Amino acid sequence: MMTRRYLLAAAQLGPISRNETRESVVQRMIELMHEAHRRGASVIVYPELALTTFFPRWYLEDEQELDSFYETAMPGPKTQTLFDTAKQLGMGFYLGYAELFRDDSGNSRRFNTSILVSADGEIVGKYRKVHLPGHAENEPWRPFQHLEKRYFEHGNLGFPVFETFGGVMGMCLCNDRRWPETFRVLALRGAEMVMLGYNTPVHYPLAPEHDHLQDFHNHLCMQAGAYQNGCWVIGVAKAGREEGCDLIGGTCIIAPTGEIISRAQGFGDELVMADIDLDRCAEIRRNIFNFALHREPEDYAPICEPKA
Ligand code: CDV
Repeated sequence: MMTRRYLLAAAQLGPISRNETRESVVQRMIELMHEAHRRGASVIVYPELALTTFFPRWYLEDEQELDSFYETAMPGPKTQTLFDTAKQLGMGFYLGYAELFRDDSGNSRRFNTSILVSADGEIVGKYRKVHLPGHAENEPWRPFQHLEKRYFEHGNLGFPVFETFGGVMGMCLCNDRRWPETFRVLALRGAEMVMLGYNTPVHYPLAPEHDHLQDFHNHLCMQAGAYQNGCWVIGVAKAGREEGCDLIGGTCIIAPTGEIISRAQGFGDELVMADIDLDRCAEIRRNIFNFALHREPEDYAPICEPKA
């Protein structure tokens, strides 16, 4: 049984090229896991779509090529060593990956997924990305595509929480962090920590005038999510120049006060570590954001926007 206080490692990954093998990426992740363990960490958090390059930047017509970026089993033959190493070291982890399976009717189902794996190597939580950014059709005017709406279905698991890693854990993925309801729903369900991975290009083709704000907006939404919900937030980047596309870094560990207490220095493979004390959530939850005492749900009449 894990204590409520431990050292956690956020494992930022530098760029992954289109032809880098899974074996090579998994090896990089295992090296970070060993280093985190040597330094005393019990939990390690990897980015979104951590096992491959960020393939939604390309319009891929060849289905076999597209499929090669997905995992059809977790663990699978090429990820088993990550699970084995975690079990051997007694480390829990969060991992983002592209999930592909065939349903009972033989249809391909694709999700942008994350999992929590316990220190004994068991998958104890699963989340499928709800807020899918980008577009579904090829848009050749863009310098690069963002085809998450083409390559993934809207997550069908909602925002579940899981009792593990010494407390109540929530997950989300990248664009989810920009939506306050992500953190609020998780916190209302008791989440004391929200783990999330991201792949965020510096350049946003629809509003290039905001490119200089990418780092600011990244931290703004995660720090607000932590503070307004009295929970820890672990934000982990895939960073650096990947296949000609610059991805922001800024991997960080945020306390329930909203303060960044540890953050990445660069854009490569890097560990960002901090002491987590889950009891610190009470600093906020017993005070300014005491939901039971101050929240007035009946005033927030349900607002449902029609689907476009
Ligand atoms: N992977 C992402 O979800 N990226 C989005 C970009 C496209 C804006 C993000 O919110 O960071």
